[in-house]
Amino acid sequence: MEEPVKNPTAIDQDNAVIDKQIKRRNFIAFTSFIVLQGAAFGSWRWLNNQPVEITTATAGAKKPLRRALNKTELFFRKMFSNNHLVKIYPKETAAKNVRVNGDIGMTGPFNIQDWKLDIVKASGDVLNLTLKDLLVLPKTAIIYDFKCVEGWDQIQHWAGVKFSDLIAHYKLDKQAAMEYVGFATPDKAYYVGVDMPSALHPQTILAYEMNDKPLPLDNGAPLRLIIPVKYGIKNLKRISSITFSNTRPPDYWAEQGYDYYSGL
Ligand SMILES: Nc1nc2c(c(=O)[nH]1)N[C@H]1C(S)=C(S)[C@@H](COP(=O)(O)O)O[C@H]1N2
Ligand SMILES: [Mo]
Repeated sequence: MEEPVKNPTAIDQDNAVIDKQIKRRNFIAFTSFIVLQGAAFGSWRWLNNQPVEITTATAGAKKPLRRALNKTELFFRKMFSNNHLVKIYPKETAAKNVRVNGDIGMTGPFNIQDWKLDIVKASGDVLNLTLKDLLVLPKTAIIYDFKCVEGWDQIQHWAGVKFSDLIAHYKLDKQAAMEYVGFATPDKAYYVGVDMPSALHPQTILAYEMNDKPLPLDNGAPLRLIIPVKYGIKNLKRISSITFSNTRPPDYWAEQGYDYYSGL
């Protein structure tokens, strides 16, 4: 049997139908594109028109974005537990050449002999401690993977007094019942705020030793914060003062837009 041959008019008619279908699909695709673009632009404009947060410790972020960040923080804070310990490593695996990163608050003149730690109590009274006062308290060591937000990490070996031991020894329960702890360098150029549960975590220490030797100046001598449940930015070197509050203490990197909580 011979195939039926379409006459030219029939072919033209078929092509006209195909043309119409293509045009319709193009129209649908193009319209969807415009509508979605509009929606995306609308969302962006909406976000852009949202008020910028002006609260104390963090700055500049659009309110809805900050709300999302705070929700995330809330989620992690609920999961936080003192029974969840950060992974520890054998001593031999600790780095011999410990990285030196930031030096904010550590560039001015500093006489380590004159150093004292100011612990500002809720009453306003100041507990003025020397390094000797800390050396007589139980020593705790930790070897763990220190992580910086800039993307590096290193297994490091630190030792000092557990923050919770210091609180217990000096009967600072009233201040430990508050929500936050603030740490600052002698010149107040670097300062961080830490939520109390993280500060009281059993692996949080005020370190005065690194690799079984007195802390080098560049790594924060005579005393630095080692808080393994947080990123490096919270591990303030050269601590000079400790304060307690129910509102977030000022925080150097949070003011630059980094996550205030900075938990791991
Ligand atoms: N005083 C002070 N402490 C600081 C910093 C700083 O610039 N100044 N940088 C922080 C950051 S971002 C990191 S990663 C760690 C680095 O500690 P390291 O220099 O001992 O490696 O210290 C933290 N503590
Ligand atoms: Mo860092």
